[in-house]
Amino acid sequence: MNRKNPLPTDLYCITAEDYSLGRSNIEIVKQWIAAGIKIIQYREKDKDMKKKYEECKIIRELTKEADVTFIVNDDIDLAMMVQADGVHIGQDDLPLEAVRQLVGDQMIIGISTHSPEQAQGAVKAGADYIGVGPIFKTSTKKNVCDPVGLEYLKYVVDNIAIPFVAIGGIKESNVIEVVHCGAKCIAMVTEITQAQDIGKKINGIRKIIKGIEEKK
Ligand code: 3NM
Repeated sequence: MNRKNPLPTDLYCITAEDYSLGRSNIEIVKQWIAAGIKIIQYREKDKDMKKKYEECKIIRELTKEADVTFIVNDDIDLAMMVQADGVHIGQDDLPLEAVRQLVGDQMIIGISTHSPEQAQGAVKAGADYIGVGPIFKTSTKKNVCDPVGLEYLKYVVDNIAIPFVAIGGIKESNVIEVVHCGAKCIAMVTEITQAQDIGKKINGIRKIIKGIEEKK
């Protein structure tokens, strides 16, 4: 874990138990780790805090053993309690500077952005990385804006100096467009959680990404 280089990997995996073919978050996380995933975010909007705490404690142990970065979505208290490596917030959460005061200077802070203004704001506020999306249409995040498309991604590639992860509606079938735009780290939620064979899905996506990078 490293605040200066928080996304040193191609795939960023995010939990979504409702879209995991009946498998638990813990089972999914174990499969990700076995497949070599290096950053995992716990994201559960509708579970109660006690349940989230229990799951995050287990995921923290699993990720620590495997040297995998562990980020908690939204819940700063939960992230601190389980000693996660970082927290990921949205535009309507506590201001980033306030989150920094709470978590101290060791923890990674990521923030979702959907426009050039938000990206610039995140840099000014001291974000360690930004989410850039939704690139394509997604049903996984409720109340998110319309797709920002590849235009906003290109803006970030050309103008924003901190690490970023592309997200939203990205699939094995369209990841090629996202990598061509210059994204190095890509988040896919349902494309991976809904795969029958998660290891095979991850390997397939990685082959595509590697193929493009090698041709560059
Ligand atoms: N954040 P899927 S889109 C968690 O644009 C999240 O900030 C987004 O899910 C953003 O890969 C999104 O299933 C959901 O489309 C992405």
